[in-house]
Amino acid sequence: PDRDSLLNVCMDAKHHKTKPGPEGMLYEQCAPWKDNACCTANTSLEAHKDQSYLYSFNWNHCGVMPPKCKRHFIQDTCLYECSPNLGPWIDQADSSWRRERILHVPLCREDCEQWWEDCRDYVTCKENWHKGWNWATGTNRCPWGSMCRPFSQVFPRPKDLCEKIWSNSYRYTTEQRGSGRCIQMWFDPAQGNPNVVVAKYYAWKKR
Ligand code: FOL
Repeated sequence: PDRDSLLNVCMDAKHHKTKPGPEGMLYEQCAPWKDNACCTANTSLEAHKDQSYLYSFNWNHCGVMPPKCKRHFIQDTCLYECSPNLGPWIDQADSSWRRERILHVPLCREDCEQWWEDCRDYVTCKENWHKGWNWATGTNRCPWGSMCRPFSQVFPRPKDLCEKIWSNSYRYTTEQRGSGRCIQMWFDPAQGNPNVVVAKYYAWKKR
């Protein structure tokens, strides 16, 4: 594909818009993307709910997820659903619920490390949250034989969390926030979206 087709695009997945554009009403943690987004206002609102219609996904499968941890999962959902700057990492997905996915998005080290730090005391029964749940009740529950263990055991290092939880959506990097070489999950929109230049850099480099 030509480089421009990797920039300012939305992946072909479950809830994404076909093209990015302004969304005046994006909710709370998704608001940084409101000038140009792949998510609708409704998707951004659902991203903040415990049992949202997006994927019927239950964060609380091993007990209640503390807010300081949950905010990172909400931010991950906002980036995943709203970002128009993930084009260089869009890949074909062989799954029933989406045609495309993201693969190896270089996440800034601080965003990964803070996520890991804030979730280290929370508990889970699975390393990969995309596959292998028991959906018999309509939401994900721990599969038979699995045990709830602290994040710090399931994901011994920040890299384990960021890479394994969503089947390598992210690649752990040592690049720092503001370097223009890694994607930020968190940013202050007052200075614009820092991920625009990152996508440009990798679009030139990659193909
Ligand atoms: N965040 C990021 N960064 N990348 C992602 O790919 C991502 N994906 C989701 C949420 N945030 C993300 C979507 N999460 C199932 C489970 C989780 C999920 C979407 C769907 C699910 O239905 N799993 C079934 C298998 C379905 C299939 O592969 O056909 C299961 O076996 O548990």
